[in-house]
Amino acid sequence: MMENDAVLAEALWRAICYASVCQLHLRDNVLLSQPLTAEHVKERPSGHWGTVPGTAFALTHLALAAGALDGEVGLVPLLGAGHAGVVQLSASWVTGELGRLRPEFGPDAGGLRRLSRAFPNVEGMGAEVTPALPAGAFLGGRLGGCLPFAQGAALDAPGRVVVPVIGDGECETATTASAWLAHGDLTGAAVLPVVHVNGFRMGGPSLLGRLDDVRLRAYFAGIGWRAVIVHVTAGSQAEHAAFHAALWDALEATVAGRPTALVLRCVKGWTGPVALGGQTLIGTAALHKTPLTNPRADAQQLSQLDDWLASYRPSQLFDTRGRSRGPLAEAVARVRWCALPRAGSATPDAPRVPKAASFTSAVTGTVRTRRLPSPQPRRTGLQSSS
Ligand SMILES: Cc1ncc(C[n+]2csc(CCOP(=O)(O)OP(=O)(O)O)c2C)c(N)n1
Ligand SMILES: [Mg+2]
Repeated sequence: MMENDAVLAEALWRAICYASVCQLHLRDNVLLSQPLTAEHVKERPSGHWGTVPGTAFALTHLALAAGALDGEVGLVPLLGAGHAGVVQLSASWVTGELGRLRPEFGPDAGGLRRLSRAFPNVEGMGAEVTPALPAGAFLGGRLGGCLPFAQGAALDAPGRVVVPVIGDGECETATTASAWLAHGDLTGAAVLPVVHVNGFRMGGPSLLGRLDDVRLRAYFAGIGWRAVIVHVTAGSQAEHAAFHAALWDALEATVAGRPTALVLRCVKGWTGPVALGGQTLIGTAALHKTPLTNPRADAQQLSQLDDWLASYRPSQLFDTRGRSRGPLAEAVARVRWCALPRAGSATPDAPRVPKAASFTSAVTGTVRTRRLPSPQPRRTGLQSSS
């Protein structure tokens, strides 16, 4: 492991987290070039924060590894949690992928400002994981399908390693539980799951999160997988170096046919506000979504938001126009996004597949206009707001 890899990963991860906090809260001043005021903040900040730092950590390393493997093995990340959409948008904004698809959201200050203003209603994309962007080939939303989808995709795409990013909450679904076991019979399916154990399923404690490392390894060994566990508490360069080394080790084992799961153990929402008004936030349900819902009117929340944004040191990441600079620019140049083959692309006679962005809006629009009024659903633990 060269130290340089950790420096690049740390910069890219910080940039993705920063752009996510912008999207959740800001309407202006997205480079934090002036002192933050109420006018810069959205009227009603909303969206999922808790999954951001861990998902961004995994995506960062996968995109850099795919770049390093370019030409040898395709590495296809798949996001399991639909509510990681803000991470997908941020990663695609930083790396320029989003701007190539939607020029108004290019990788500069104007692009981030427009994206932040649009979120959570980014036209054609919404706030959930979208198939229009990298890592969205499996459309999340309904937890449980990501691992079996990855297995099918890997069987269908030899020469690629498919990497589903699966939360500890998603691991509690029956579909995921049986897909772990089914893997022993799927000869040749190169799947390398990243299990994002942040201790929470939505706002409640997760079952995997209750296991110590010894029991976690034993659990995975019992269902046929070697678990490689990496603890991340701060996102330091040393932690990036450790994850980088574990990822390459796990990749090697995966292509050699030895099922290996990479477990990222972290605290949900880490780097977010630790406490608010004397109440502890970190390690509680409060960080599933953003806890700063009213920074326009609440001076304490505004100052916490300012500190939160500044903690990612945006002036080291971006120049005055919002273009990536230094290690971030180098990381962006090294990133590669790999995709699965698109249905219909193999033969000229195959049915035409519409562009994903317009397809998504067409389906969403149709569902909205045709939906019948229904009685208010009963809210239960698992199916409450996602
Ligand atoms: C089948 C299904 N059941 C319930 C939900 C509601 N839901 C949305 S997110 C979530 C928890 C996700 O936990 P995890 O996978 O650990 O993601 P995290 O936010 O902790 O990163 C649940 C239960 C859902 N989307 N799909
Ligand atoms: Mg979780």
